[in-house]
Parts: sequence; structure tokens; C-alpha cells
Amino acid sequence: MNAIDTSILDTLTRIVGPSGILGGADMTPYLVDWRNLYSDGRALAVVRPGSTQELSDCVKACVAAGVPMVPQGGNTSMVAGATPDASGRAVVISTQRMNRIREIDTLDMTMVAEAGVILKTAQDVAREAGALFPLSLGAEGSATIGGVLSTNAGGNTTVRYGNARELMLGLEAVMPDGTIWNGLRRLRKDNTGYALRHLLVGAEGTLGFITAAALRLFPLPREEAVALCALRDEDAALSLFRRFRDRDESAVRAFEYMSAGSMHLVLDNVPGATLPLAERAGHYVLVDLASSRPQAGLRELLEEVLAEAMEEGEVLDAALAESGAQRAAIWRLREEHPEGQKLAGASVKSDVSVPVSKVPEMIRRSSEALRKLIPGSRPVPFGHIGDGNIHMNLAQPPDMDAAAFLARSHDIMDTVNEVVRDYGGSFSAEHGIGRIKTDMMEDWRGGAELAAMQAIKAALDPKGLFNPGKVLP
Ligand code: FAD
Ligand code: 2HG
Ligand code: ZN
Repeated sequence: MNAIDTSILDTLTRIVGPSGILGGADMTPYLVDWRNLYSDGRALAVVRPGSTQELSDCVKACVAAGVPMVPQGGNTSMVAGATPDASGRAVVISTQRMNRIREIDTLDMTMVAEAGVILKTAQDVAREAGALFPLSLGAEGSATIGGVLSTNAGGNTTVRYGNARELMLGLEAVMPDGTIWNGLRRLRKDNTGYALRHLLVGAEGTLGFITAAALRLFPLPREEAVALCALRDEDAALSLFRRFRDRDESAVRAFEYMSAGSMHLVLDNVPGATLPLAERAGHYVLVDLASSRPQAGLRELLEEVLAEAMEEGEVLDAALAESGAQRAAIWRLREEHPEGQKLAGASVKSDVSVPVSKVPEMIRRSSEALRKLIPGSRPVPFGHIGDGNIHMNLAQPPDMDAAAFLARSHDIMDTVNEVVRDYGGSFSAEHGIGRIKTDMMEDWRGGAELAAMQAIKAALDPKGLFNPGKVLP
């Protein structure tokens, strides 16, 4: 450690206090990404400010010393966005201690939460106040409000409530020069020049530090109905989605597709996972209906639509949840898909989107191309079919070395992406770019779009100190 490093660490310790700063082995969980793709991360320190003012002071000190900063929330990024590189030059700034719900208002239907509030806590606090914060994803027990906004996370309820961006009304942030911006407005309408709040959402910590957010709340559901269905094929999934949408679009809270490949990795690897159907099938969907109206007739709607689809041969079998515990058990099967794939060995993820109508074709074409590329590999697609967003993942062949398989990651992603491109899709639907996909930006977003992004970055963060090596090539 040189004299500059020692001096910045002294300054940061003065700002956050000795308990707010971590070094040595205490830093380990903050340096490795959730997928364990990069184990070479190093940092000068992990700094955990307790307030927006402390964070602002930390940023000013880092800017003055030319020290790069890596914002981190729950460190559940799927694209290694929240961990530092191997240089050891950066500090990780964690929002762990900025975890207060500042305000909740069930007339305005808004909640003001600090960046480090865990998503599940935000949901629970809203529910206790009689309202719903609808963002929901498998990592909700660790992911933070700052993280879900910085990645513009989607998740399971996007089909009804939109992405994280649509749930945000205003922000407070520390800008890259350390200035505090208070944009915590709780307004439904606010057209006052460039929407800075929307620029920071999805910026993955490259344009500043979100410290708090004003979020939208919704009425709590009074009736819910959930089913797990076995399907004939991918087209049947889409057809079933359409049947529900045509009958009552407002009732569909989630509509999730799971291929046999992916579901069976869960059943075979996750302790306690059991299929509530008579036998395994080639394709599954989870249908989740919810209404804030009492006696909305969701159970009847579910039964009627499934009966129609069974008559057409689209649905082969279905398990309808009879209790809250059964609803949770069905949802757990879906939520365990990332874990099931992790437990089954190495996998390469392609988080892609195409127009909803093209999903079945995209899944079939990608699966075929992947099997050809790596014989013996197992396509394990699943995801948010109602949004056209499929995790077109590939599990390693059982007899192939994991490292050799992962060395083909870029070929694998390119293979899927070429199919996706044919349908005008996106190579990153909800997880973002992080460190993994920066080299795809030129090809997919090059020209005016990337030039504008680079100009914005240069204007707001001229020294390039905010999350270097992420998002932009
Ligand atoms: P982190 O991982 O800590 O950070 C994510 C990015 O945001 C990084 O670039 C980081 O630098 C930046 N960042 C974090 N906090 C701030 C801040 N306060 N200000 C500025 N920048 C910040 N994503 C989906 O979209 N849909 C899903 O269904 C979904 N499911 C998941 C399931 C599992 C099991 C896992 C592990 C991840 C899943 N994810 C999903 C991915 C992930 O994007 C989300 O978990 C979440 O958005 C990340 O929140 P986090 O607090 O962990 O952020
Ligand atoms: C999900 O939908 C997440 O469960 C994770 O976005 C996707 O593991 C994945 O590829
Ligand atoms: Zn997802």
C-alpha cells in the first residue's frame, strides 16, 4: 500500500468510523460475484457509509484522490456488475448501512426507501401498511432497492406492474463529483427537462450513486389463484397466455415458462423440490392470477381457461394451489431455477428478449443451434414469457470439464444472440451489461446510441471513477 492509499483510507475511516470500513478477509464476500465468474476481485477497502452525507463525503474524498468506486447493494448481479477488478485500486462502496424506510403514505401510495433496504423488507413494510410493493424476484431476500433500480430489474411481475423503472417516482443520489441531488419527488407527473431519475435507473452505478428512492405502491391483492401446468410445447405456453389475457388481462400477475431441461435440474438437485403433477413433462408454466377486488372469481377463471386449453390438447395436466402453502411451494419451484442450474454444474446464461409472439420459435432455434455448437450440452430455457424475456441458458455436458465449457461462453452467447437478432430482440433483457457483456455493446448499440452514452458518461464522470469497466466498452 502506498502513501496515497494510506491517506485515502485514513480519510474514509474518519468519515464512516472504524466500524464502517472493512479490510482483509472481511472483504471477501464483497469481492466475488454471485455466479463466481470472477474470483480475482481486489479492493483497497469496503466502505459502508451510514448516511447520504457520509456517502457524499466519501465520494468527494475518492474523487480528490483519483480512487475508483464500485457501488454495491446485495451483490446479486448476474453480470458481475457490483464487484471490483483485479487491480486493487478501487474501493467498494456498500449501501448495507443505508437501510431505513423513511416514509410510507397509503393515500399517495408511495414509499421512500433508502438504497440499502432489502427488496423483501420493502415488500413486508408495504404489506404491513396495507399496500403492495410489487417488484418480485428470486434474489429478493438479498437484492436492495438501490440495486434493483440501478439494474432496472424486471422479475416475475413485470407483465403486470412493469420493470423497476416504472415503480420509481423520484430519486436521491450522490452524483460523481460528490454533490447530493435531492430529486425525491413523489409526483405522478413531472416533465421538467431531462429526466435525470430515468438516466440513473439502469445505469448500473456508472453515473452516480442512488441513495434513496420514492417508490409506487399498489392495492394489496384480496384474491389470488396459482397453478402449475404441464404443456404440450412452447406454442401452448403462448396460446395459454393469450387465453388468460383475452379473458381478463388485469388478472394476470405473473406468467412464467419453464422447460423440462430447467425444471428437471431443480427437481434433481434442489433438496425438497417436488413436482405436484402426476408425471414429468416437456414444458411447464406457472400461472399466477391476483386481484384487489374481493370475490373476483379467479379460481373459476383459472379452472375454465385450463379446461378449454386441455380440451385443445395444449395443457396436459395442472396442479391448482389449494392454500397459501401450496402457492408458495409452486412458486418455490420457479424461484429455484437459478439455484438448480448452479448446483448442476457450470452454465452459461443468455438473458434475452424478443417480441412475445416469437418466443417459441426463438427457443426452438436457439436450442437446436446450441446442441449443434456443443454436443451433449443441455439447453435449459425458462423465464418471463409474458414479457418475451427468456433465460436461454445452457448447462454443461455432464462429461465435459467446467472450465473448458466456460471457455466457450462467448461462442455460446453469440449463438443465441444471432437467433435473437433475427427477431429484433435484445441481448440483455433484464440483468444489464455489467462486466460480462461490455464487449457486445459496440456490435449491438454502436453508432449514435453508444456515442450518446459515452458522451453522457464523460460529462457526468469525466475521470471515469464510477464503476469502471462496467457497461461501456
Ligand atoms: P448489486 O448486485 O449489488 O448491484 C447491481 C448493479 O447495480 C451493479 O452494477 C452495482 O454497481 C449497481 N448498484 C448497486 N447499488 C447501487 C446504488 N445504490 N447506486 C448505484 N449503483 C448501484 N434480475 C432481474 O431483473 N429479474 C430477476 O428475476 C432476477 N432474479 C434473480 C435471481 C437470483 C437468484 C439472483 C442471484 C439474481 C437475480 N436477478 C434478477 C439479478 C439482479 O439484477 C437482481 O438480483 C438485483 O437487481 C440486483 O440487486 P443488488 O442489490 O444485489 O445489486
Ligand atoms: C430469474 O428469472 C433470474 O430467475 C435469474 O432472472 C435467471 O438464472 C438466470 O439465468
Ligand atoms: Zn429473470
